[in-house]
Amino acid sequence: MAKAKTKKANGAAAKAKSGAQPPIKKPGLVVNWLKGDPVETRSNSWLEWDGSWNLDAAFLGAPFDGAGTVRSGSRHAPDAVRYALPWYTTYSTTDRVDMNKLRVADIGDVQTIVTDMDTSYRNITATTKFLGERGIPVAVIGGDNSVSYPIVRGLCQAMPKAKFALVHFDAHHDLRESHYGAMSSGVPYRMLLEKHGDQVQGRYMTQIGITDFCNNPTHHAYARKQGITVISNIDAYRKGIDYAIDVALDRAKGADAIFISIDTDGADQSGAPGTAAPNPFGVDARDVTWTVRQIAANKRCVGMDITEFSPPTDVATMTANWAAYTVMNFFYGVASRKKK
Ligand SMILES: [Mn+2]
Repeated sequence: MAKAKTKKANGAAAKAKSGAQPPIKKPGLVVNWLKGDPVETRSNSWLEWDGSWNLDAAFLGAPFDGAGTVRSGSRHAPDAVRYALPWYTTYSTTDRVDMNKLRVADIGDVQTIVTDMDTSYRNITATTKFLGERGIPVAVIGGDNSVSYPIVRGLCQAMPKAKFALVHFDAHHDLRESHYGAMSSGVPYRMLLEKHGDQVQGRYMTQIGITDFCNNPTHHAYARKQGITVISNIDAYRKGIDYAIDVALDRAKGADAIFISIDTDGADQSGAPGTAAPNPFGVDARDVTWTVRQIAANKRCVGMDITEFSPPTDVATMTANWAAYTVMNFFYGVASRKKK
């Protein structure tokens, strides 16, 4: 009796298999609103991926926040940015240019495990290495700031002879040796300088927005000793963002590759409130976006990250919108590179 029942059930399954598939996507986040209009390309439609690696740029999530030392929640950032992307199209009104010919895709999230730091970092590194080897500039949404270490490590491995210039927005140096002996979101750049010093050197590195009353003399001295150029929040405000961009590009002159690393707390809380350590005197969030657009236009720019965006602390999705808009400006920079 039981046997006959099983046979019948298998038969039904076989029948279902041979039938037409229902109109569904693979499991995962599906942002299926705001498809737009035939005359425009909405970024969410633009970023739909067909599984091919024939790409000019990629969007990637690295949702690991197990190393955050204060308010966390940045593991939710990639999906929050995906929800914000449909607000934007691929057209620049300023330049009368549509970038929709650029082949860009949301390739999903790195497989991370919040309780397993080593595996998470290994997977992040393997993914950025894979992209770097294929010459695909990548915009990564973290994650806490610790993920910048495995992200850049993967790119270093992809280009083992390249010297890397870092353009780093942050309220903090993040040059701690450790947090009482442990890995944390406060150490990634020191780890790069010390473990990958043949490729990541202070003389090519600019830290922008390092904020008064958020740091200490020891780490500032370490930055100076490493030859890092530090533009404080006050200097960025008084001298203007074009000054900061000029300095960063000047420092990057001798390097083969440029990476833009943005801690959300480097941006002012008026534009990017959703972060672990909100900053009342950060760099204007629009200026951060403008810098990304300018630097991504340089053909040596191999990627960017936005870390420490924590959706649970966001206000009316403002930070998600800013992050999504900044990523669109990264892609626009890539699209505007002069063909050689
Ligand atoms: Mn940071």
